[in-house]
Amino acid sequence: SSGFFQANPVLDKNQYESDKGLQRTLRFFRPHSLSRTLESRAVKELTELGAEVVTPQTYEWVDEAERNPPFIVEQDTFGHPINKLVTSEGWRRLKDVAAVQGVVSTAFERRYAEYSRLVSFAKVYLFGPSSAMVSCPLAMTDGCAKLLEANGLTTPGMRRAFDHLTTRTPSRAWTSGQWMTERPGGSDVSRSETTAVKTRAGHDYYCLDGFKWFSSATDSQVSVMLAHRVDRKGNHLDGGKLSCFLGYVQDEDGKTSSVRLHRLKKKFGTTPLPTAEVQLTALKGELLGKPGQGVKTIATVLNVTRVYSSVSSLAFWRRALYIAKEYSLVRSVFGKKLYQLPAHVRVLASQEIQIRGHSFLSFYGAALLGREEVVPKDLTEQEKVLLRIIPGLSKISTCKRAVRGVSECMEALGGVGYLEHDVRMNIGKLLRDCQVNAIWEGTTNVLCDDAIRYISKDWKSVKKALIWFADNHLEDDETEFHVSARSELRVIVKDRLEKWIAKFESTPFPELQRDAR
Ligand code: MFK
Ligand code: FAD
Repeated sequence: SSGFFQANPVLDKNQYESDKGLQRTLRFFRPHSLSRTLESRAVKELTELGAEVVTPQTYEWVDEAERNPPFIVEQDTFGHPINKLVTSEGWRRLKDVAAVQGVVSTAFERRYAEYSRLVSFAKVYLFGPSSAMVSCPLAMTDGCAKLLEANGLTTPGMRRAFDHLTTRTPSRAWTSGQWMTERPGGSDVSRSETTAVKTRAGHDYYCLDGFKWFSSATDSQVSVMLAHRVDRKGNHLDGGKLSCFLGYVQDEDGKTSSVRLHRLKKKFGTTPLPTAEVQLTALKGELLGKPGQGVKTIATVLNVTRVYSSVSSLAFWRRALYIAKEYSLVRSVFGKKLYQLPAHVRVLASQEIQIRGHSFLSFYGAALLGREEVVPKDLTEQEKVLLRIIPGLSKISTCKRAVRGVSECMEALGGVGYLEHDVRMNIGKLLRDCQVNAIWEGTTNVLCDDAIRYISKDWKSVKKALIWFADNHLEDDETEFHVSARSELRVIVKDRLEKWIAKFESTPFPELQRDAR
């Protein structure tokens, strides 16, 4: 046919090189002690990944994973139960990319000392929107490896798992699940029904029995989970408090006989991700941390996965903006290119500024994790407090705002923004995948509630830490863009705090509570 055809936007620019905001954020948090040689090496790694995430091959795998969702094969031809999970080729290939690129292992190799965490989260950011949600199991894998390391890798099983979780060799690479949510409660995990009883063999192994309502890394070899320790008669130990366990999901032969996949969830987005309900029957597990301190122990995982959620939402948002910006260079309306229209540019600039503000907050979580892991003795009292609240704070702010931001970027493309023909400019998919970040790893109100509890215990030191944070990280300097990003960040902190305090002080909807009674 003839007539006008819109030229394609350029969608394969290097995602590291073309992202000045990311580069600036990384420079901002770069420790003074980092040598130029190491910094160049990090830039080289990020440039390589920045190119790989937009290659035709990567997009082909993303597309393939999106078009072929996982499924469960219940029985073989003869009716023997096999209960096998089948994932797509794209999903598996992208897992290999993650291993080779060291998305998780960079944090544990410590090649860049405390800066390693920033490099690993920069990789999460670059890879996330091109990962077909492989970033989800990576988050839990990273959290599990951190928890195992923090617990001193005390058993051969844990040492072996750590080794597999942090390797760059795809054929040896494992992932970990994080099984917390059960039917009675995901926010209030104390209502969990899963039990753990010590085996007879004189080992320190436990048999775990229960039903996990959401399992997103269902093809994982191990999983961190919560359960109630009980004696052989089923009596609860530890005053009914939960304990944390490492569950060996796959045995030496890769079999998962103790884990029955009940069904896969039918979801709004995250299509390639195998989120299942799983039934555990005498699953072999080892205790992590102290008995009865499960929540406190698994918090190490939560603080990593919450930074992942935040960085990942930021990354979806930025990818959507990248597409919108490129489109503005090629699309003409009323005799001008979109990028020449002040109102359109204002929309894009506003997104850019918000992304930069949120990127300081998200990557600050990464910077703190890096300091905790590599130079724990140098952590100030203020940093310890901030490490406790920044992962949650940045998650609730970024994950919620990103949904609105991605939606704005979709509108910036007009009608084609709503289309899903081309995986490279599928903003709808980014929007769907972004939405879940506000829900999993703790909803907004639940994380606010946690922060309130923590703040109310020691408001004075939290206030001191926040003032220190503002003084050290929110001072106005450099370019106009930088100033805007900082003031955006100040709004987030102020806005959130005010909301928390308001929640703390008021009891909304008294009529609802009356009805409930
Ligand atoms: C691409 C990105 C992908 C990311 C992967 C996502 C895949 C999806 C995976 C999941 O969704 S896994 C399920 C995630 N579930 C949650 O996040 C649960 C949300 N609910 C909460 O966070 C509740 O606040 C909580 C379960 C923690 C409440 O439980 P409790 O039993 O009432 O605990 P409590 O009393 O608040 O805390 C117990 C102790 O742990 C306290 O310490 P103390 O005993 O010393 O007072 C807390 O301070 C401590 N704690 C709690 N949260 C902490 C923490 N410590 C450090 N950091 C935290 N975040
Ligand atoms: P509920 O706890 O029932 O919450 C319902 C509502 O009540 C929410 O709006 C919440 O904000 C509100 N609420 C709860 N408590 C309070 C409070 N104190 N104050 C005010 N409001 C409150 N979980 C895992 O363990 N492992 C996984 O791999 C996993 N994967 C997931 C994948 C997907 C795609 C999804 C959607 C979820 C996944 N989850 C996983 C579960 C997720 O972590 C939970 O759904 C989430 O933590 C909320 O728990 P819930 O669903 O039980 O909601």
